[in-house]
Parts: sequence; structure tokens; C-alpha cells
Amino acid sequence: MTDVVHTPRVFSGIQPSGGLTLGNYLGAMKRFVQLQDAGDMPTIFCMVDLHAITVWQEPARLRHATRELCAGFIAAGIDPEKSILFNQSQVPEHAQLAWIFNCVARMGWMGRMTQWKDKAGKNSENASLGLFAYPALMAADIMIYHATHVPVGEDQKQHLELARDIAIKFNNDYDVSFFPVVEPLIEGAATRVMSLRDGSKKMSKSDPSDMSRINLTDDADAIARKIRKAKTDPAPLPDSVEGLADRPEARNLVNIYAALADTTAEAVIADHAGQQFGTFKPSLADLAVAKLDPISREMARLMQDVDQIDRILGRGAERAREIAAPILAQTYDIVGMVRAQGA
Ligand code: AQP
Repeated sequence: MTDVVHTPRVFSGIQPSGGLTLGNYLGAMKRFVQLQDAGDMPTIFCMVDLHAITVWQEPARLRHATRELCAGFIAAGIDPEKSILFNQSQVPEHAQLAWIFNCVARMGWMGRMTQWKDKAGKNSENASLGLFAYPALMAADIMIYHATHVPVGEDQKQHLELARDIAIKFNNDYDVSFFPVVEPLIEGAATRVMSLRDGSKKMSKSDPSDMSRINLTDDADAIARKIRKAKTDPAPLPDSVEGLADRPEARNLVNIYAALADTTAEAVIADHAGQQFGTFKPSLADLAVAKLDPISREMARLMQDVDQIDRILGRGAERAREIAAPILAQTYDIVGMVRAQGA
């Protein structure tokens, strides 16, 4: 029995499958920065490019999106000295551990993942094997650092439960307590930011409609236009949060406001009760521009020196491998792989 004391460590990733959205920022990245700045736990953040290719990515676009995502992390407040910041494909231990986890996870578990069902749709015969196995790679991303805390948006809850199941099954199968059972951190006013065109759909980088999302690269005019055109209902804002229950688009805009202003939906309603959207939307647009425009400008500045971004990613990958390599070696020992003498 190999007993390991798991020191608290934060890991999370974002796919370079398009530009960063307001959903990624409010649901994930803003929280990453808070955790980094709190300084209670080491923080590791990854551009999960191996995940991105589970659906087709044009190579030049993927390379650009990975660098731009790195610029987004830094512009939002991730300090590559304080946190480890890198892209997944430069740390081969992720894919190596994922293979072990592919052999631990059960087909039935994977088939129940709603993201698989949504993304594969009716044409699952034609979906990639990687898309089906995605949650095992995600479990490996976390476990290769023995991470204990994983900040994510609401949509990743089911995948994290699966990561816990994989860790528990591995530990049981090999009679060890080697992999930690992770804690999801799903917190804040905007753990599920919805599309600006349809309050029942998550805001997503891969939504065909650009008007459905705010991109972190959007300029002030684009942000204001998208908020002005966001779908709403004709009623004014209610005087309590309960009054938003059956109004998904109105609720979404209130939650976005609350998250951007670092307050609660209750406080937003208290300040804006009875307002028509013709009044509320311009206030929201001003707030969004004030918060997002500096990030967008800083991203553009950082993207002027991609060599520097590549150096940051390379250095981050070296630091990540210092943690990942020994954990993979121990995993191989537990599983029964033969190693070269002295390796
Ligand atoms: N709309 C959202 N609201 C709150 N959080 C969100 N996240 C994504 N969309 C929202 C959180 O952002 C982190 C990174 O997500 P990801 O890029 O790895 O994958 P995703 O969840 O599949 O995001 P997208 O934008 O929908 O990407 P595509 O379109 O490529 O599938 C995660 O913590 C996620 O919860």
C-alpha cells in the first residue's frame, strides 16, 4: 500500500479551441487569479491543446489560439512566476497518464457524459475516439500533479466527478491511496454564463454565432453592440432575484453584471429594480467595457511578441514536468511497468 499525503495544489485548464469568452473569464480565469493571489496553494494553469484537437482544429489557428490564450491568462492577472503556465502538449506525462486512465475508466462512464452526448450529437459514429476519451485525459491533467483543487465552471462538474471515480477505482484496483480525490471549486455569481442569443445555451467559443458571446479580444464598440442586441424579454427588472426564475436571459445579464462588479445578483437587483433593459443594458455595457477593455488591450500588446510567449510556455512546461515526471514514474511502478536500471 503506497500512502501519499497530498499537499493542496490547484490545477485547471482552458482549451485553445477558439478565442476566450466572457464565460471562460468569469467562470474560470477570474477565479484562477484570485486563487493565485491568495497564495494559499501552488497554482498550475494549462492551455489544453490536446483536448482542443478532439474536434477539428486548423493547425495555424490552433497555434495562434494557444498563444493568444497564454496572453489572455497573463493579461487577466496570471503571473507566470507565481503560477506554472504552459501548454499541455509540451508535457507528455499528461498523455501517458491518460492512457493508464483509459484502461481504468469504463465505457459506460464515458458514454453518460453530457458533453460527449452534446458534442457528438446524433453523429456519434463519426466523432473522434479522443472526444469520447476526453474526460480520462482531463482526469490525467489533474492527477499528474496530484492536484487537490480544481476551479471550473458549472459545465465541468460531471467531468470532475468522473475524475474522482477514476482516482478511486485506480486506488482500489492497485490497493493504494496514491491519487487524491479532487475537490471541484465551482463558485461565484457566473459559474454558468449563458449565450447572449439564447438563455438556455451556455456561452461557448465554438458557438457559430459571434453575437452569442463576448470575446476577450472584442473592442469596446463590439462589447457594447453585443450587449445592446442581447436577447431579453419586455418586462422591467424585478425587485427580487426570485422574480428572475423563469427569465433566463434577464437572469444571465444580472449574473454577468454581478460577476463583473464583484457583487451578488441580490445587490444588482437592489440597485436596478424596475429598470427597463433600455437603461440596464447601457450600464452593463459600460461596466463590461471598463473591466474587459484593459485585458483586451494587454492581450494585443503581448501578442506582438510571440517569441516571449513561447519562452513563457517553454519555461512553464519545464517546471510542470518537474512535478509530473516523478508522479508518472510512481504510477508506472504501481501498475507494474518495468523501468530501466537507474531510471
Ligand atoms: N459559459 C461559461 N460559463 C462559465 N464557465 C465557463 N467555462 C466555459 N464556458 C463557460 C469554463 O471555462 C473553463 C475552460 O473551458 P474550456 O475552454 O476548457 O471548455 P468548455 O467548457 O467546453 O468551453 P467552451 O467555451 O464551451 O469551449 P468549446 O466551445 O471549445 O467547447 C472551464 O472551467 C469551463 O467550465
